[in-house]
Amino acid sequence: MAETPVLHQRREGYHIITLNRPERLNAFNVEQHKALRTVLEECASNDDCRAVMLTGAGRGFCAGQDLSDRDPAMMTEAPDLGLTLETYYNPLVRQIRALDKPVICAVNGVAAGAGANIALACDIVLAARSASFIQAFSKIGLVPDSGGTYWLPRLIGEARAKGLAFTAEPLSADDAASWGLIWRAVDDDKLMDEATALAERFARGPTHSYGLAKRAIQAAASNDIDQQLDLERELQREAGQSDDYKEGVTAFLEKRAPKFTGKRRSG
Ligand code: LHQ
Repeated sequence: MAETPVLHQRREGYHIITLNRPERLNAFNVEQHKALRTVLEECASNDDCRAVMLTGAGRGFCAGQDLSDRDPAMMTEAPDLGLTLETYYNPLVRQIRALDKPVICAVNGVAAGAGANIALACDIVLAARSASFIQAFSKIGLVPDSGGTYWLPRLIGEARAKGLAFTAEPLSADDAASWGLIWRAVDDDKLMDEATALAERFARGPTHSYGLAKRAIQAAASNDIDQQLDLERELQREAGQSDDYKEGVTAFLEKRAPKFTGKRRSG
């Protein structure tokens, strides 16, 4: 088994996080959860990190919960899976959603169970053509978790959400893209180049306004149009005070590329 369950590369302007239990298709155990949480906390608090890329080592992205961690046949009492969600998966999903900078997921291979839904929690999902998304839960008598019942009906509608949840059939990266579940499917040998190019681009972007846009788009799921317009007014007010707004307009007028700092506001 790999020694470090999560690899953390700090690049200029962005960080790459790699789930690193390839022998188990990067299925989550407690150590991997704890390591991922710590790394994401650093990404959140470090202003030099302006974008995050999450991917997996080996041939899989993540096969969800490590099922060898707990053998129900050996247990005298039924386990409290709700406690596992509350302790590990739900905080992870909340952490990704609350991170006020773009989180790219480079799905390098199969994403199953909670692994699929953690990928979908990210802001921009790129998947290798050979990757697939499996709502594997029904195969073991469980319910989609880690936000799956939230993203699926919103992104692809109830009919497809129920089809994926009940059949647990793999959805190809191309179908995931054409259904609107993910941003893009790319050739396997181009995945890391494309994900890296995107991370580099975001790392030079208006980080603060990305964070505000993320907040607004996520809030839309539970707002009505009036609440959403009010929110946009407040967030645009904030964005309009940023150095990046000033720089963006100045650069446009001077017909040059902007140099964004990503900061909320200087001074
Ligand atoms: C695994 C796993 C795995 C351990 C592959 N665990 N070893 C939340 C709260 C609390 C509890 C329960 O769960 C949850 C959320 C969930 O995520 S539930 C859903 C859990 N995940 C699954 O049910 C998926 C299980 N895996 C699979 O169905 C297949 O492995 C897939 C379809 C992902 C990939 O199939 P293959 O490409 O054929 O690979 P494989 O099955 O041969 O797996 C490779 C190795 O990885 C193998 O080990 P081995 O020693 O035989 O080489 C698997 O046992 C191991 N592995 N997933 N989740």
